[in-house]
Amino acid sequence: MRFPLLFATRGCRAVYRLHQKQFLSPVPPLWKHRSSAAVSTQLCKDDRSYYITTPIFYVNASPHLGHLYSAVLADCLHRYKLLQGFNSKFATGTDEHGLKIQQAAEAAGKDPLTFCTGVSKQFRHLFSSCNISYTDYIRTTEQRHREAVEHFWSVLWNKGLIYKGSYEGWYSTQDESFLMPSQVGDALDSLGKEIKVSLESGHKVEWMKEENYMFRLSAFQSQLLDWLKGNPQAVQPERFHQAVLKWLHEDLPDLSVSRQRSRLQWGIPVPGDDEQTIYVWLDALVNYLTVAGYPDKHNQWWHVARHVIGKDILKFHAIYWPAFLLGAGLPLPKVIHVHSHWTVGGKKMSKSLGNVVDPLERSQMFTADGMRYFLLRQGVPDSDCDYTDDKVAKLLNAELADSLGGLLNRCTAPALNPAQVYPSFCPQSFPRAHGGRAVREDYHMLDAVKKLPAVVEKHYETMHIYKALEAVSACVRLTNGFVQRHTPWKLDRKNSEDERWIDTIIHISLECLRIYGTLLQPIVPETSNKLLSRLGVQPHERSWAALNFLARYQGMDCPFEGRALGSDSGVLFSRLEPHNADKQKPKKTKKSAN
Ligand code: ME8
Repeated sequence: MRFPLLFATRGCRAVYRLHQKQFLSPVPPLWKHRSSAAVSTQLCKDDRSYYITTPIFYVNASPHLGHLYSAVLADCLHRYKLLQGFNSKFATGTDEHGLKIQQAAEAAGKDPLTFCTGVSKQFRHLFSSCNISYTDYIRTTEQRHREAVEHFWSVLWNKGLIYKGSYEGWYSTQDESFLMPSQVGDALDSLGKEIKVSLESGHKVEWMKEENYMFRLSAFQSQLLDWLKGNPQAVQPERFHQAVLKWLHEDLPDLSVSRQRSRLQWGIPVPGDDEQTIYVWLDALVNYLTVAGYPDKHNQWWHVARHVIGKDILKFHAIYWPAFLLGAGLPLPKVIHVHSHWTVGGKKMSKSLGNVVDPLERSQMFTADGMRYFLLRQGVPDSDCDYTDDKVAKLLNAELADSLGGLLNRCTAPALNPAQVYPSFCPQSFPRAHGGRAVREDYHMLDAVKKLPAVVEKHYETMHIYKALEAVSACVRLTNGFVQRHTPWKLDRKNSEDERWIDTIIHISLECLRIYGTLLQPIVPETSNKLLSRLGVQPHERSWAALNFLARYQGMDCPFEGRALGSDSGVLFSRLEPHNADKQKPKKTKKSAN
């Protein structure tokens, strides 16, 4: 059985690259010859859809920092694509069936649906508090989802890919996962009793033996290998791609896809067999299709699906899910973006260790934008990161409050900018050839900012958001250096030559800030909005297509020149006290005069 068309490259690709030619000082050829916006917007109509998902989260416990991290990553990609003019769908939600949830509801003394509804609301509340702009929030207990799962099951069944068999082996309820003997090890529980655990997750496993339905996973081994080898970008970053390839070179036994109803009542019954409940992972994975409109209306979204997941659920997404999809004759996800984990004190967060970080509490302490910025700036997909409140406060103070906020404050302070406008650029003060007051480092700064959108785009595309933010942060430092180098507050506005130079310095700095504010919208939407509003940039002037930096230097008109600044002169981002960060709310700081 082969599916060659599934892997064929689509003929019509989006052409949406920022021009990356050199911006050489002092006379950059790019600036000499380009006459319109720096962004090419020739998109193929067919490629304007974008569909991004997070995992759907288990409702056995309240959300923690890791859940927010996945949601913020996906939200960032969704907002970025909207800025580029894509029609983007962004789904998140909750995974509500299975033994783990059944047991958690029992322990809470609640009926399962009431229990699930309560915890699902907590996730929704967290996400809205942190500006997670999902377009669909799915719960697996919804009727639309049940219909999609039943249909999906029937397709696999009708193709002979599911058969009645029996499973005997290890099962981890915490991971809702079947394990091979080689994946199981010995450990002691909290009472010192010997138990068996999953070597990967550390969770307790139990031996189970029952009649159930099996999926012919083994039949897909070579197709999965072909898919991964033919699509080196399918699982990112590379180290996770390699991990999946390694697994696929090992044994790939058939997979149990149901549990006896007597053990698991909380789930979708197998169509035509009320004695069996569909395995929670098959149920959960289909959520991505449900949101896309499966079984009738999923085509527009399904061929552009991308999943953001944590490394813990890689096998389910990069082996089981593609195998199910191949079996059902559906296209495979375009990309599976994998990220590593947040640890606390170098350890996995867990209730028993008492080191679980509450993301809602932290977003109130550091603001929603503050948490978003920290997670995306500090989180590295390739490797685990350790969380401390102190790190958050230090980073936000340095980069959002001092560096970015300080730059805005300097350039808009009445002492330096008494007319409260986006002042004029003077080509004689800052000529394309040397001769004005600009020095070599200034040309380098312009060069770096000109290239920044292309750099950010490259990193956003591969979900290396921290690299994009590193680049933005470096440019903000360069712009601060530019202002500091020329100390415009020491110049005399009564001298007309000085005045033109002061205005040029401010014009350039505000242009830099406009680029930073536009690029940061997917990361810190509220702060970016505040910044762009202060600059007088209208909502329709904030898209990727508007990233034309310093039009006046290119001899073109600048739509912002002479425009009044926005009236909100408040602090862009309030400083936090690093050592007491866990005790206090953000503190307002006084604005400086320059
Ligand atoms: O696995 N650091 O749900 P789940 C970063 N319902 N991210 C973390 C994390 C950490 N320490 N801990 C969890 C499930 N995550 C299934 C998914 S999808 C069809 C079904 C994030 O509540 C990360 O995205 O255990 C991880 O994959 C996910 O939460 C697991 O959430």
